[in-house]
Amino acid sequence: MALTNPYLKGVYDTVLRRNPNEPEFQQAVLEVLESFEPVVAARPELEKNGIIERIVEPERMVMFRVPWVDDQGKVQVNRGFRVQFNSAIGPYKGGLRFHPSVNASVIKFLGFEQCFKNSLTSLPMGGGKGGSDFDPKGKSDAEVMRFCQSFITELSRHIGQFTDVPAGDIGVGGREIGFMYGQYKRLRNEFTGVLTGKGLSYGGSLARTEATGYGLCYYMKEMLAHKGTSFEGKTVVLSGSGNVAIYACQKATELGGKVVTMSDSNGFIYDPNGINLDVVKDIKEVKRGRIKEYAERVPGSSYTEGQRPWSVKCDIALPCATQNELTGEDAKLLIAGGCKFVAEGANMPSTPEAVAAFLENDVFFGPAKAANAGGVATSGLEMSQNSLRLSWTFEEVDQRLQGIMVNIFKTCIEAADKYGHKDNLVMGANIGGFEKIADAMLAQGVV
Ligand code: NDP
Ligand code: 2IT
Repeated sequence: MALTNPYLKGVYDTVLRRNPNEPEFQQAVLEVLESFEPVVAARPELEKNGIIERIVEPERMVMFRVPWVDDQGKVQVNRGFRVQFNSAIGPYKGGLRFHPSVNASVIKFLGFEQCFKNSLTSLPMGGGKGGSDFDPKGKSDAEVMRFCQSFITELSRHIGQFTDVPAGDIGVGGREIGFMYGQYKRLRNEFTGVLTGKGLSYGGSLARTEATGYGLCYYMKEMLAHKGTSFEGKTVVLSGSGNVAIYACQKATELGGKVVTMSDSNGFIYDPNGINLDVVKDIKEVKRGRIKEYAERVPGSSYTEGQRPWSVKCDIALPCATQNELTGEDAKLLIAGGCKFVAEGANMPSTPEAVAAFLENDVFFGPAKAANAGGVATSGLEMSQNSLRLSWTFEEVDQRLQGIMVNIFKTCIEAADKYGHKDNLVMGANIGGFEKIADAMLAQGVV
């Protein structure tokens, strides 16, 4: 699909001109603008008020040096980022990614998508994202701590419980959040909900660890129910073996699916008997090892080096690793293998060619903004609990998460329907997330 509306084409040309060498950001913007064609046609006030021009331009972005000392006593330097994309509906909210591939383009694509995702949750959160090209792999706990302390020392100038509330993403989990929280508290001498994904002993929410993966499966459950079916007896192919993948595997299995693959950046494992998650958790959460160790430990399973799992026959695919990990060719493999349902646990894992292939071949496709919103939604619930100075039970948080995911699915279906694109969840998620932000921006004037 190409842009045909002259207003949207003009905005996109400016995005290309202003953001050269940022392919991921350009990709994310194009995909969203394509969905807006029927909306800008129906709502001329959007063009008059420059809403689209404003929504593609971050309110602010900071980039900073992060110096730290390694275990050999040598000074290392990384680059830190935070994009504060849109605050029309709440304080900036979004994760921090520590991975060598992090650059301005990656942070901006993630921050842009976050705006619509956060809006879909129905909680009052604007969009932001940050991170660093620091690679936690192979670093000692002491090195990770020194890096996190340096990173947050600079970032602390720009965040706060009412301003901008970061959380985890790739390479940032409980350990990193703990180190950053400790240093922030020390700098400010205050105990506030400035980060989410905190440990349970210092203000974290039950079910936040599980939330993105569980939420993904709750969303898929709605997709399946919409087509008159369920997880029961279905084969699930999953990529990644981090936070999102592990808890997606757990919930998909609980709901009656059989998960047969997981992966990391080196290769994938296949277990025809269904993944044994205790083994995966021990490898990944306890030992911080590689997924290939699974095949060494579980008889009947196998490991394929250097490949992704999309050639494995399945009914449902859940990409949960990283952006552009599922190409047009991979989509064709999935379709040929009988896959009928795809929902994105990672952010933008499917390339535009893959998304087009799914939509053209009657694969019901749930895009990231909607399908993986359970993580940030539960971060929103952590913020609520911090403000109330209360903590809810696991069951209470999980119930709210389920309610939010059901509601997001409904919003997507209704928004797609309203603009004549029945059951197109890409259109539905983009439009459903956009309209609340646009209305808030219109109400708040030219800011
Ligand atoms: P983790 O760091 O826990 O796990 C990341 C997983 O993805 C690992 O298995 C990792 O393998 C793999 N991976 C990362 N980069 C690459 C790459 N370039 N190529 C192949 N595999 C890669 O991160 P999360 O599970 O938290 O995040 C996974 C995805 O989900 C990301 O897209 C993230 O933005 C998204 N997400 C996360 C949320 C959260 O709450 N955590 C919320 C919503 C979305 P390896 O160990 O080899 O690097
Ligand atoms: O991409 C995402 O939504 C996240 N990494 C979670 C963000 C958050 O603030 O919990």
